[in-house]
Amino acid sequence: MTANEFHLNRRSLLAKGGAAAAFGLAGVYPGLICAQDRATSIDHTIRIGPVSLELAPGKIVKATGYNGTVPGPVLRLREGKPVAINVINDAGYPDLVHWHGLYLPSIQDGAMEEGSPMIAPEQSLVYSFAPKPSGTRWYHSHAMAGTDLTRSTYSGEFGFLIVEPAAGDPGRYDREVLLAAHLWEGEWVSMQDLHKGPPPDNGLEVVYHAATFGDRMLGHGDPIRVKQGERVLFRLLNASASMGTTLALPGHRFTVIALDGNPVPSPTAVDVLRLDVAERADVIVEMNNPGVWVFGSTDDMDREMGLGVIVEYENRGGEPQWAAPQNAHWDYTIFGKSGLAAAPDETIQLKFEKVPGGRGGYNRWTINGKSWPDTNPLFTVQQGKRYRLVMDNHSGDEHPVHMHRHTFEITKVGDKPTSGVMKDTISMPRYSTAEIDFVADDPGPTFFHCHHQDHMDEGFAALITYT
Ligand SMILES: [Cu+2]
Repeated sequence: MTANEFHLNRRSLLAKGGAAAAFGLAGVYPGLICAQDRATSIDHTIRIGPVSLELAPGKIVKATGYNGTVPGPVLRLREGKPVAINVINDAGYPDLVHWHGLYLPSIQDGAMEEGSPMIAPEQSLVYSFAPKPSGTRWYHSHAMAGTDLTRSTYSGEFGFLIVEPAAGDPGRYDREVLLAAHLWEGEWVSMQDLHKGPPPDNGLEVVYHAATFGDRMLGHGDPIRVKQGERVLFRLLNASASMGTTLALPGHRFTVIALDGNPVPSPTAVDVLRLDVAERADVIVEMNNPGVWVFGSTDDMDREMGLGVIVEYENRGGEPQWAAPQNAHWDYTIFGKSGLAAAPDETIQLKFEKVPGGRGGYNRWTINGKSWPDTNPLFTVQQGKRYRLVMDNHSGDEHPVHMHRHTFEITKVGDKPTSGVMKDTISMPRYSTAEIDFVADDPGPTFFHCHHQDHMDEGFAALITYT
C-alpha cells in the first residue's frame, strides 16, 4: 500500500460537511450536514510535519511546519472558485488548519470550538470551500498548545493564503514581497524573576530567543533586492504566537492600502507599521532612497533576535543601515473615514480581564468574568442584524482580538469615532477601549478570542451563536 492509498483509505472528507458525520457531529450541527460530497480532485496538499530550520548558520530550530518549509507554501486561490486542500497530519499530535480571514462554514473553518474536526495524528482531511473575500489571508494551526511551546502557533505552522479577486486586479506595483514575522525558542518565565521586581502576582509569560522576518534571522537570508524607482507591494503578517511588533524601513514610508487584507478607505503613508499577532498590512513602498537597509522591528532586542530583513538596492553595498523612526505612533483611524458608522441594532459590552497566576503559575483570562468554556454562548445574533461590541481591555496586556468567519468594522478607538476600516483582528493596547461592528452575515458558531496563543488557551475565548 502506498502512502497515498493509506491516506485515501483513512481520510475523512470534509466537503460540504461530510466529515461532520464521520466525527459524529451530525447531531450537534444538523444544518451543516449534507450528503457526502466527495472532492473529485485535490488542488493543494499541505503536510504538517517536523522541519529542521537553519535560522542562521549553526542555529537550528526543530519545529513543525507545512510541506517542510516555514512559512508554508503560499496558497494563491481565486475568489469564489472552489478549492480542495488535503491536509495530512504528521505533526505527531491532534491538529487542524484554520483559514484565517475567510468566510467559511464553521465545520470547514478549522476551529474545533466551532465544530471543525480535529485531524488525528497520521490521518488527513480534505478542506473544500469557495474562498472569499479577496485579500491577504493566512492559514495556521488552531490547536491548543497549553504549556507546550512547540505546538500550534508557537511552531512553524503558518503560511500566506492570498485570495485573488474574481475579476483580476493586479494593482500598481512592480514587485510583490511577502514577509511574515515569527518568534522562536519560547520559554516560560516569571516576569518578576526577569525584572527582579514587581508585579509579584503575575504568572508565567513566554519570552523568546530567536526571531525571523521571512525565512531566516536578520542578516542570514537573501536580501530583498530592489531597483530605484520601483513600487514594491509588501504583504506583511505577524505570525508570532504572542508578541506584537512595530516595523520600520529607514528612509522609506509605507503607504498602507489594506489592513488584514481589506482595502482601507484612506490609504495613508506612515513611518511605522504596528502589527499585533495575526494582523496583516498590505503596503506600497516607493524605492527612492538607494542604499542597503534593515527592514525590521523598531525594538532593538527583537532585531538582535533576528526580526528583520535586509533591503538592498541594485549596485549598492556596505553594511545595512538602521535608524530609529521619528514618529512611531500607530493609529487605525487615520486609514478610516471621518463619518460615523451605521447605527447598530444591538450593543454588547465586553470586558477583558486577567487573573494573575502568581509566581510559577499560569495566568488566566476572562471575558465578562468568565473563562472558556463558561463563556458560551457569549451572545446570540440574528442573521442580517448589525452588532456593536463595546470592548474594554481592563488588563495590563495587549490583546489582538480576533473574530472568525466575519469581517468587522472599527467604529471607535479610545474616544475617537471612525468608520470604514474592515478587519478580522484588532489590537487592543493595555487598558484601552475600542468598538467594532459586524453584520451577522455568516450563520454558524463563530469563535471569538484573543489571538495570543496563551491568552486563548487560558480562557480568553468564546462562541457567538446564531439563533
Ligand atoms: Cu490576549
